[in-house]
Amino acid sequence: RKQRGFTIWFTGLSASGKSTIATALEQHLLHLGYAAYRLDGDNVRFGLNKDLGFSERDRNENIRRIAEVAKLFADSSTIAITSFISPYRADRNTARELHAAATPHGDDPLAFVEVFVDIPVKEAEKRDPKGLYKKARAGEIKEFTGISAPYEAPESPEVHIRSEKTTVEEGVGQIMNYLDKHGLL
Ligand code: GGZ
Repeated sequence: RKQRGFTIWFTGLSASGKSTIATALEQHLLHLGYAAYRLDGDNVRFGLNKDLGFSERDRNENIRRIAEVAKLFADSSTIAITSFISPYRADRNTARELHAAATPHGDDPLAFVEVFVDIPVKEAEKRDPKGLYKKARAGEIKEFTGISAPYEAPESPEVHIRSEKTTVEEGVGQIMNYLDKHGLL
């Protein structure tokens, strides 16, 4: 059977571990022979979205464009993996609906798998690998998610990873189980 593309949409706070899990998942899928491609801040916010900052409006537009790009990758039979905070529920739902709409080829809808990498703000702040939470607390970074800007947790994500209690391998395993069980691989 020909591989169909779909999108794995990570959401979670800064320092939640979503990029680490997304990277390990991408490697795992590539080793199994699947075409997978990860979109993250490093290849999107410095290129396509370099005109955008972190205001609510800019984040809305950031996520809108990323959803459109992920859909294009998925439509080309690739597994698109996105790793952005994507703090607003409405934006994530719009991304989901975009995948549910028919593709230009008139094919079936593309699957959308929301992965919530769940961590308490307190724990993310303790990790603070880049010192961003500290700067946010000091007011040096405005509108920082979890401190001075909202994070709207998913209500029914396809996969829920409790970051403090889960290893990277276990997180990848949770997602692979879901994909397997739902006939996506
Ligand atoms: C949140 C910020 C901010 C503010 C810079 N709020 O840990 P990081 O550094 O590498 O990941 C964060 C990243 C968030 O970008 P996203 O495109 O994922 O955000 S969103 O989905 O909300 O559009 C963090 C850094 O950028 N960063 N300023 N104010 N994170």
